[in-house]
Amino acid sequence: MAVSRSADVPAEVDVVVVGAGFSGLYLLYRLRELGLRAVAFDEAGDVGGTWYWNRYPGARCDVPTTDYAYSFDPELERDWTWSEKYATQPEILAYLRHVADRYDLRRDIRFGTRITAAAWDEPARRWRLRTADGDELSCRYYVMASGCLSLPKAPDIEGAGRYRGEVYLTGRWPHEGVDFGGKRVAVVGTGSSGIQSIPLIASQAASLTVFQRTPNFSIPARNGPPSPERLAALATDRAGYREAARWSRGGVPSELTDVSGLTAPEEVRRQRFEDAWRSGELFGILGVFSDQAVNLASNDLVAEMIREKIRGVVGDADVADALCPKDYPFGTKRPCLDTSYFETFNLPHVRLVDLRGTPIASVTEAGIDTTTESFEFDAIVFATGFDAMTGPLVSVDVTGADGVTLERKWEHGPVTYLGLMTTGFPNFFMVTGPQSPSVLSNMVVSIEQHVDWIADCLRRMRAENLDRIEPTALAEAGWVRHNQDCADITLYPRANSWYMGANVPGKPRVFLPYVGGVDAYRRACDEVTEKGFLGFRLDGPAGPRCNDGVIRRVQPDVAMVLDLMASLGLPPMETMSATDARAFMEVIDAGRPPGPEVGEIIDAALPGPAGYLAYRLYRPPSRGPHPLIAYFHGGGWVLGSQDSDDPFCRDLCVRTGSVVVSVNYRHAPEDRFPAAVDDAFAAVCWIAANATELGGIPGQLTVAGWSAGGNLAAIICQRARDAGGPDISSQLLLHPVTDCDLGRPSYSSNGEGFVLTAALMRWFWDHYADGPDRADPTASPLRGTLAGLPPAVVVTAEFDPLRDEGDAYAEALAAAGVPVRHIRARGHVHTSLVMVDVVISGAPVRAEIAGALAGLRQAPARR
Ligand code: N01
Repeated sequence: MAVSRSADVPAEVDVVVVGAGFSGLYLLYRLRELGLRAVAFDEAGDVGGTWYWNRYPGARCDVPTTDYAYSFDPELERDWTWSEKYATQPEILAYLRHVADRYDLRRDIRFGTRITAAAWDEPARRWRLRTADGDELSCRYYVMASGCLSLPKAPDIEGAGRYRGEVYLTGRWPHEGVDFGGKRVAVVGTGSSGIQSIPLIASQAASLTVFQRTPNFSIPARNGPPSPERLAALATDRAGYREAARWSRGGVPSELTDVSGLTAPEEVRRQRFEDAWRSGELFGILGVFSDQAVNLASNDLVAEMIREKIRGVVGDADVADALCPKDYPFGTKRPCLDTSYFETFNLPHVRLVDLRGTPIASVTEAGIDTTTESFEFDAIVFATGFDAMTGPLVSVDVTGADGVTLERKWEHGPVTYLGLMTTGFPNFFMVTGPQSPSVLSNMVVSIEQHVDWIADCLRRMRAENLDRIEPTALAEAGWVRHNQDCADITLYPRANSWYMGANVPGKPRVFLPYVGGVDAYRRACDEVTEKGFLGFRLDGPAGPRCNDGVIRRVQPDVAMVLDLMASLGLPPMETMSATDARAFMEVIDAGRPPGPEVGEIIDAALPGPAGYLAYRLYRPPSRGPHPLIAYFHGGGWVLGSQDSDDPFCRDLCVRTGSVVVSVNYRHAPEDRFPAAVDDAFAAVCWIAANATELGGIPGQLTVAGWSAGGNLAAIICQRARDAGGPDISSQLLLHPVTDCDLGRPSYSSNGEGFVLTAALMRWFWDHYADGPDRADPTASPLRGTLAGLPPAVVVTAEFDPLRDEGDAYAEALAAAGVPVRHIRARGHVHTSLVMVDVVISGAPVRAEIAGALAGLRQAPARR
């Protein structure tokens, strides 16, 4: 078939790039440096990307210009001086034009040209592309550098096409500008575009009516000259500053705080907030407290202080109230930087229409009708946002190796490896694609990182005689799961935001960007390369190769705990005496969050075989009686006490609605095996006998424990069965020690680096029991008879040395006919679930445990 082609569209190139904004320009520069033949296409008439289209009044960046600039060439940096802290759209566009000129990039860009279709040709190992003009060309590698917020959302308002007056879309603003002088103007939408443009439109228009569906958090930008501190830091050590940005959480060098909103004194909270407010920087206000992105109570402190500021500015109390965001946590929708936004609503010719109270019924020929009022306008501005992140990618008809389109593959949400590639679409790259930090970071830093990664990948492939790359299904699924894990520990999924795809009717609700941070993300990408392109399948003249695997398997907050512990360089506990180890644990426990409030806590003692045993009772806030849980703490039979698992016991009490009685027992090496077992059995007998007095429901007794406490709980259930009582209705074994064989595979794979080490377990066993005793079923319950035991919930953690013996116990119970709910805590370590309010990803597992226990309680009686 003959192929027509415009003179300036080449038939074949090495790389096609879509987009000539920050991403496309830098990519062209790098590809040219590699000696690859590359051509870029952009629908726009010039370079600039988002800064080409978004010319509405007030359009500026919201990351300081000192940071919102390329860093790849120190000469370029020296060449350019920004006039303001937050530059206007014309200045940023001028910068990008300067970059294009400086590196002579325009000769490889085809403007006014849209790529409409792309299909992978497997036999040729090339992409075949088509432009809107019908031109066709092919390339080895196809890169979408098309931006995250480049496709304006189609107006989804009834009657939108009917209006006869002037209509403007902030994302497609006329180049000649708009004169609103003397006009009655409407702005629909109060996101960043609305908030930036409203004050300037108000300054021209005869009247301005703002239609607000959701109020937005915004802080004053305090624009002016670039920050002298940042300029000084750059002047002193430019390279060091840029490197710090690359390894920062958001792509701007900033100090992370460890001040929790929950525990900081009021004056510290206020001071930190006011400092952030004064800074006029998004990363400042997003980082007032260490826990504001993950803890609702901490978040609400910041949100309320912002609401106070709004009420302090807006004169009319009702208008102020309508402008205060209340139904989503601060930061979960992109907050804004403004110049006199809230003040604008004090002007007599500006009116706010709160669409929550009176929604738009339809756009009419003359204006807008709400459910209660008809408005007439000379101009309507739609600041209604974008089909973010995935929209620009699926707007091209991309067909992969197996004939499936990208749109079809992503019908339930984007599926990518590192936000860079997607399985089934070989040699297809995305710059700042979904599931990369992109919009949650300083875009320029993330763009440079992606472009560098892609360029380095192509360089290595050429050097190794490879020409085809595609992620594996395993690696991709692992990355998608990791993204979801990261989002799940934050408050982000609680908002109907464009981050969640919630602004576009019918779009799947999944969290789109990677929230783990620029630093963590960069580390993951670097590791993938260092491990020989882990998770990628490569092929070419050199032959196929694949090092398959998943780059991040540990839960993200657990990984942070592990990193922190590694950085502290704590002495291994097995090098200490038992006394020193106990003192050490007490110090560590003193600094932890307290756990949830319970109805009542009582400290008392019960009679044991060798004296009184201290216990702590936790009662739920609800009216009793309640089911009872006899609980035994962890600590390798050496450490701990009745209150050492305090936050976990509170959580267990609240989640299960049970009275939890946490009983201490004698510890080794002072009292070795079987002292702990004897104490635990006596305690369970006493609790069962005193169930009513303790506020329990007789006959509803769970015996529970974590780690060595799980070992005791399992053994007590066996002993109670053999002794004919007490009657135990269920057992909860959390990461239990069930056997003295330390040779199981999880002892090697998880023996180091996951808090509980194999060496420490050896130390515990050595303190607790002699060789022959260890094999006794009253030390190693896996070796006992398991038939006839109470129904069990057994919890094991993926990265626990004790995982395999816990799994073995669950399997053996099931094989013996005992009803078992086996919960496998994916990505967790031995201590994850007891680190309440530290390891947030442990909460859903604890909820699952509570649900499983409730299920056992509802199950028909065993006999
Ligand atoms: O879009 P948005 P944007 N009826 O989606 C409302 C970046 N950016 O263009 O929230 C009535 O945030 C919608 O209401 P709701 C920045 O990352 C940066 O302002 O869906 N209202 C919302 O109020 C930003 O986050 C800068 O209930 C409707 C508004 O329209 C992102 O781009 C400047 C509606 C849309 O807000 C997008 O910002 C500008 C309907 N049918 C943008 N549909 C900088 O400062 C939508 N809305 C660098």
